[in-house]
Amino acid sequence: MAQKDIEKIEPDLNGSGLRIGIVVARFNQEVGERLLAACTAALAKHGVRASDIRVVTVPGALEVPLALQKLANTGKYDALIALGAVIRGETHHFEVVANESASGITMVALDNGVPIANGILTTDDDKQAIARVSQKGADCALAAIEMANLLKKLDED
Ligand code: INI
Repeated sequence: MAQKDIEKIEPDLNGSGLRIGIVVARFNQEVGERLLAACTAALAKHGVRASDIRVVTVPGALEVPLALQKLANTGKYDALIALGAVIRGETHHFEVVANESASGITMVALDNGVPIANGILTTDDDKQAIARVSQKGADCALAAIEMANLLKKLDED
């Protein structure tokens, strides 16, 4: 058997027609806004229409999973994106906020079968967070598009 004979689903980064829900934590507001700008710019670049994007904000990273769950339950979205920042320098319970937020996000994705790109940055300080916003926002857009298209293809099988 040659490897070329094995069917492989290649990443599909065409976002046209995809509906994307985004939840942004406001706790570190400037970081959240910059993540959102980078993310929506990348979604647009890959063909997602502005009218197919819904953005909601929540107080902090701990509230993100519940808002994602509400969006997932509507059945309207092909993928969801979580954006925010948990910054060690500003909190003594950094690990709790970071870990609970991340595990809640994973739980919502697995419970609902909806892909969620996790763009909650965890950094030591503001400077590190700002340095990562552009890449992280764009990466989340691409992960959401790729996973939405992958799940659609797997559903067709
Ligand atoms: N929320 C964040 O999004 N980032 C943080 O760094 C953070 N800190 O520092 O504690 C944070 N805390 C708030 C938390 O997410 C909830 O909003 C709050 O506990 C109310 O439930």
